[in-house]
Amino acid sequence: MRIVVLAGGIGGARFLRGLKAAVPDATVTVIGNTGDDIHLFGLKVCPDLDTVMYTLGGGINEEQGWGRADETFHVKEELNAYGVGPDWFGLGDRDFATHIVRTQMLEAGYPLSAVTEALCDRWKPGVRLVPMSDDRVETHVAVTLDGERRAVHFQEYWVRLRASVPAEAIVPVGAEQAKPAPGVLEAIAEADVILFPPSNPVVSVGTILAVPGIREAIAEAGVPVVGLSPIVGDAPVRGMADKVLAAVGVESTAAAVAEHYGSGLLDGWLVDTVDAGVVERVEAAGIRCRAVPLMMTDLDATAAMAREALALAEEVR
Ligand code: GDP
Ligand code: FO1
Ligand code: CA
Repeated sequence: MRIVVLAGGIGGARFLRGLKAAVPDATVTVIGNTGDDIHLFGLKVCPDLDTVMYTLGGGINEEQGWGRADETFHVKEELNAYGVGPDWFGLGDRDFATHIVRTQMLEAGYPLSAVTEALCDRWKPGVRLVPMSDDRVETHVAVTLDGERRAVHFQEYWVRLRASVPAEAIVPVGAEQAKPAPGVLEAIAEADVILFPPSNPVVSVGTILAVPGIREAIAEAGVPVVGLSPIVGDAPVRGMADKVLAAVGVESTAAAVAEHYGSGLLDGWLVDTVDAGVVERVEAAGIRCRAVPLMMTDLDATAAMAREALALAEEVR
């Protein structure tokens, strides 16, 4: 079975771990969000690609969900001692090595997709991890700070500002001109099933879908497209999905997120059992819906979620 998954960081990566446990023989292609990418200290940092790579490759800081296990921050402290910032972004020493290798290869002329493949040679995530695009795309968030409206990088909104002010607009800068990376459209066209993990619908899956050609390829693939809600009990399980959903005029409910994707894209949608009350509303929107436990508390629970998603895909096929 060939499975394509559109993934952000933590939610996507943890789901993928369950998916691999559920169907170890499947060929999984992960289309990774690069809208979170940021250039710092002359280095290119790709948080969502790295979160997937480290999580599946066994290098992730499990409690935190991002960054490396057994990490130290000497380089960051030294940079900050020179007054060189930003000091609000936690780049660890082990993690720095990844960004140095990536940046060196990019500067030598390799596209991000080839660089990601090379990094995965070390981590062996057991999936094919492909960035959504080799072209630079950066998610910016419009906010009002001290009475002044301005745009900040998504990382500045989330990590420095901790999403403490309303997100007024979300702009995936560069997306309109970006092309899908080599292999992205091919994987979608050859897929037996396409899954949206419980990733952020706006700044993770939404950004991937903003790359021209990807949404169309999914809609035209003619195979089941099934998503899992990242919203449980009218709130994100973690992160700032509520803030960025508000920015695009979508309420933070499992039903509203399904309607936001729409029946033109989604064939099936899983909501958590606490949201069983919205199943009828989602089905009225033309999307087959089931309520099952959606908390990724451990590998077994997450694998069960993956099996439910694949079962729903068979139902709508
Ligand atoms: P990020 O890039 O690190 O923010 O990760 P993603 O975009 O892949 O996923 C973020 C989303 O995962 C958030 O909106 C969370 O609500 C969701 N999430 C995290 N843990 C769980 C969980 O156990 N169950 C469900 N249903 N969603 C989760
Ligand atoms: N998230 C934080 O909340 N604080 C950090 O200092 C931080 C640093 C960081 C460094 C490397 C990396 O790969 C991820 C990092 N993240 C951090 C997570 C990052 O914000 C991601 O973009 C998440 O996916 C949020 O969507
Ligand atoms: Ca992210």
